[in-house]
Amino acid sequence: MSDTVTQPRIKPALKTERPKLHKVILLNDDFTPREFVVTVLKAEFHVGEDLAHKIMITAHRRGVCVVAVFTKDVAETKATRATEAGKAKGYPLTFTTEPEE
Ligand code: TYC
Repeated sequence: MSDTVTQPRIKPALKTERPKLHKVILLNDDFTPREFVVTVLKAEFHVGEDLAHKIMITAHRRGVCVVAVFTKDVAETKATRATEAGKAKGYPLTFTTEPEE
C-alpha cells in the first residue's frame, strides 16, 4: 500500500496575462489653435470641455500630456485618427503612443 498524498492543485495551470496598456500622448506645437486641440480631444477621446482644456493646457505648458490609456490597438487607432484630424486642417497636431511600464 502507498502513503502518497496528492495535494489539490491551487494554482491554475495557465495564468491569464492582462494586456499591457498604452498611453496616448499629446505633443505641443506652435501652430495648432488651442480651441482646435480641445475640439479634437472631445471628439476622439470623449472627454468634457473642462478636462479637454486641462489636457491641452498641460501639453501647451509642459510640452506633452498623457491623454488616456487603452489597449495597444485602441491607443494606436485613436492617436492616428486624432493626428489625421489636425492634418486635414493643415495643422501639425501630433498624438503618439507608448507602452505603460
Ligand atoms: N501651443 C499651441 C498654441 O499656442 C496650442 C497647443 C496646445 C497645440 C497643445 C498643441 O498639444 C497642443 N496655439
